[in-house]
Amino acid sequence: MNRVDQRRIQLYPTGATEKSTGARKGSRKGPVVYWMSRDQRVEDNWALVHALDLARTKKRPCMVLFCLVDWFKGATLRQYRFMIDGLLAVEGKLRNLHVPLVVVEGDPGEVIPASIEELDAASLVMDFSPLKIKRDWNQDIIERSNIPFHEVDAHNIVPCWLASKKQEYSARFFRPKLFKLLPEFLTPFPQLVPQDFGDNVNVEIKHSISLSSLEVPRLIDRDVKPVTWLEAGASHGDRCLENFLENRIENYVALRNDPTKQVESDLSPYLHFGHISAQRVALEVRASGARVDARNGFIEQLVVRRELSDNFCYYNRDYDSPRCFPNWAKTTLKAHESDAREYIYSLEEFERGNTHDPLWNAAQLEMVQRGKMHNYMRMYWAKKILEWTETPKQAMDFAMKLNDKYELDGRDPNGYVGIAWSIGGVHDRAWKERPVLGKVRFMSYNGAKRKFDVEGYIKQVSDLT
Ligand code: FAD
Ligand code: FO1
Repeated sequence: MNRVDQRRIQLYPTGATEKSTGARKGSRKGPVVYWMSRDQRVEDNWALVHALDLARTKKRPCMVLFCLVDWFKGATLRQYRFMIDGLLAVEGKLRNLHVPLVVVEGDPGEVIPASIEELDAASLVMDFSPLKIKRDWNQDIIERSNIPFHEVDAHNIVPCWLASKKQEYSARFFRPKLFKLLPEFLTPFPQLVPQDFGDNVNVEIKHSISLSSLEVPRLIDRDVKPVTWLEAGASHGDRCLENFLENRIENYVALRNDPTKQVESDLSPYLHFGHISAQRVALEVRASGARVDARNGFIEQLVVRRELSDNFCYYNRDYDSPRCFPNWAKTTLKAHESDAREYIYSLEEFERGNTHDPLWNAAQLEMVQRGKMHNYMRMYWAKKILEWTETPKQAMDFAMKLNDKYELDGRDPNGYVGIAWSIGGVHDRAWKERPVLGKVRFMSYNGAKRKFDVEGYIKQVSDLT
């Protein structure tokens, strides 16, 4: 039985030889393992559906393996707390399906192959991420294992590798390709039924850790406190979606660029950690009674912009460096690199929100306090970092560092592309030339004043503290 569209699955021939891993060749007696990473949920998860189908076909149990990575790209207590709370909900839901969840700790490139051997696993299923960190883990695992390896895009509605075979220049060119395939992939999810298998298969792993008694990884930065306004996990993500559809989607298009109106969905932390599926969100939005223009405006962001970010990171490994900027932006930024900057700030001054600009400082404070800066302000925030640093490279490094340290939804393709859009014109066009930014789109304090009540936003943020 195969309920997952095969175009959503990439099979990898594992290159390991018996001597390289000492692994046993031939038929393996163990479970089908789903190594859960990006899509940390039970419902609406194509990778889990595929692992369950594969297990049923092989008449083996399916189990889920999660590898806790000690120091994940600058993540802090804020992100790990949110993630682990979400995983505790996953553990309970998997128990109802008689699917064991085992948590291990360390570098997945080492721990996953070792776990596969210990379990004598029959196959390995994993979810998809275009980020380098995940693709490097995959490569290590493929080289050190010799079992079938199935990568399932459970994050995008249209599988990333199918939506386009190349890096897309802008949303204008990507949108029609995506929308052409959407009807085939924006489908309902199958119901999951509990699996039944004898307890004659080993699903224990020697060095596994228990989630409930889990102290978040020792190494991480504990100064960035967990958020309290949002609770982690699929059920809270569902409620957040319901609330958005009931109270905010109607005004989304009209007011989404006004940070004092708060019409955003607040779904990004749930989408980033995979607590909720974008496909589920799109199905609910489409079924909602919201006006067509509001629905379409939201889908443009949730589907086109978000899947365009995965496309960019998948086809361009330089997504976290100015090397990924389009040529026109590289040329113009180079031409203006020695322009005098009106202000120059250090990373510490930016981090403390200590600039001359009260609007910029408020945006920084919102991110530090709330763990989620409003989208309009993220553009303004990043563009000002470009204006107030020595080079675009330094600007990008500062923006990524602060974004990934404080944003709950950080360390995400949307973040790298959002920063590259703001600082390097990725997916954007050239604008009127000016000092420092050159032809990269400019955003100003006065422009913001024309759009919304800047004083009101600054007050709203200062009330957070
Ligand atoms: P909504 O407006 O309700 O959008 C719903 C969903 O659509 C979002 O969750 C997201 O998945 C998608 N979406 C919305 N806007 C964008 C966009 N511009 N690009 C791609 N997808 C989008 N998003 C992150 O998820 N993580 C980040 O670290 C991040 N950093 C950013 C940094 C900069 C400099 C910029 C300009 C944008 C960044 N974004 C990031 C994109 C966007 O700002 C956030 O996705 C959005 O603010 C999340 O809040 P929301 O879910 O309430 O948004
Ligand atoms: N994924 C994991 O598999 N293990 C982790 O320990 C882990 C920590 C983590 C911390 C912050 C964060 O924003 C994401 C984190 N992720 C973790 C999820 C991450 O998105 C996925 O690993 C992706 O597959 C990487 O692109």
